[in-house]
Amino acid sequence: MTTSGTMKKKKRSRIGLNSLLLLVILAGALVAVYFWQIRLQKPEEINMAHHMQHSESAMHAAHQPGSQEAACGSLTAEDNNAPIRQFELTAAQTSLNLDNGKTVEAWTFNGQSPGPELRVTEGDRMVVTLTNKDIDDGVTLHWHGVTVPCSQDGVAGVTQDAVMPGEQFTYTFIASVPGTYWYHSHQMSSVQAEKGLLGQLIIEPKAADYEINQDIAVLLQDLDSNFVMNGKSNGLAAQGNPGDAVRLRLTNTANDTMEMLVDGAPYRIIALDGNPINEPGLLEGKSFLIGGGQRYDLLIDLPEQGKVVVRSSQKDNLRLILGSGAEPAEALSQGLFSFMDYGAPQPADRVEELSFDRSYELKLGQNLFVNTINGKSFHEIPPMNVIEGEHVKITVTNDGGGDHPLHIHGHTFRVLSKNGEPLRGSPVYLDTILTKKDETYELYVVADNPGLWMTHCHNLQHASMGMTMMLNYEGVTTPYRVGTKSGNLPDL
Ligand SMILES: [Cu+2]
Repeated sequence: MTTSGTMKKKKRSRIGLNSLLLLVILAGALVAVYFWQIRLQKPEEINMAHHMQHSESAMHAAHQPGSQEAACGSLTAEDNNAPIRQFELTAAQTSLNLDNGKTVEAWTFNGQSPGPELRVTEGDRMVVTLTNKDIDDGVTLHWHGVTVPCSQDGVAGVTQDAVMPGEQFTYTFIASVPGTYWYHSHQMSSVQAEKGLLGQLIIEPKAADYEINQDIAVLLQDLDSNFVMNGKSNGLAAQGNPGDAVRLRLTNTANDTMEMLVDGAPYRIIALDGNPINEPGLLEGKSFLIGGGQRYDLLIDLPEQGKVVVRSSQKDNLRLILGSGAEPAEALSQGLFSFMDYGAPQPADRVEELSFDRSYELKLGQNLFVNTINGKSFHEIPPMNVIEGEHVKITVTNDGGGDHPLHIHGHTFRVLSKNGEPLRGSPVYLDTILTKKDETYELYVVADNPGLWMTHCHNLQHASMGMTMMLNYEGVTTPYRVGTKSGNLPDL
């Protein structure tokens, strides 16, 4: 009895020791993998123009012997007589008192978050001077969705150095394509956007595309874990007369996909990411999903009686009330809007006639601690290399790990198909495509804006965890570097 008892005890303690050892080894391995993967997000020094090109022999074969190199900094806005619109934006630490009683230690432009709404007319020259008062890591301004020249794209370590405290940087470009856009810092974007360094940019068309009585821009924002609309946490209200046509420009700057509903009136979706829909039909009771970075322009005719409410199905405080009278009852969604068969095709714009010089496949996924594209993270992902003038097909598949709204800088792309099915309605042009699990989209990009263009998930948390890569034009160089040495960490 005594002997076997001792044996059992010994055995038990050995098992205990073994599992402890196993646990220690496992924990050690996890920590090692974690630090190895963190290294991906914070390299010492990377040239985003050339980091993988040596392995792209196909590109070198295509390289024309006499072709010239151009620095991103030399790619600037054309010099013309466009009317100049000048703005000053100062980034600073600011305590903001929200109307829900909370105080946020925010980072603001001109003392507010969102920063001032910049509204210009198609064809204007924007001249925006950014001053950094006291944001220690530095800041930049990126013009989300606007096809700016490379030097004006505002990506720290790619198109410029981060603007440090006491420094200034002046951006200038032609507001050539009307639409709903926004701006945000592209230095440590996942941190700085959530701290408040963002705002709305509206480029109004020279000739009105719709007859409207009110044009309202509303920015959905996650301000340090407080969901707000134009900075307000208890909803927004706008007056309006019965019969008024309201153009509502909705921008989702948050990481989460938002489901939006319209109660009290039918509506039309007249533009996606600022790009017009051809012959948009009337939508009744449908809700729509707006992914991080995306914009929806709605056209709503206010009814003869009662209000219209535009609201989020997830966040009760995100409510916009339009018009006067009684509030409509909250109705359940009658299904989700889809661009697959919305609006009318444009015969002159036939998909069948498109051809491609080059194609890329991007699989969006994740492993242990990082988000990945084709199984790799950040600067280890080979860039999509293109030559100016090429027609490029990009096939994007969401392999899981959440919604991935993929954003390509400097370009507007056309959506050709979803899960192998071609679009049947209006042509759809976007700069940010919301992908959900197991969805595949084919995108068509014309390489008409030479530069070095970041391509990343606009759930900026995912971007910071590695879901960010480059679309690089052959022959474009940059003197700027990403990494801990320069302090330029565009998507951290
Ligand atoms: Cu993502």
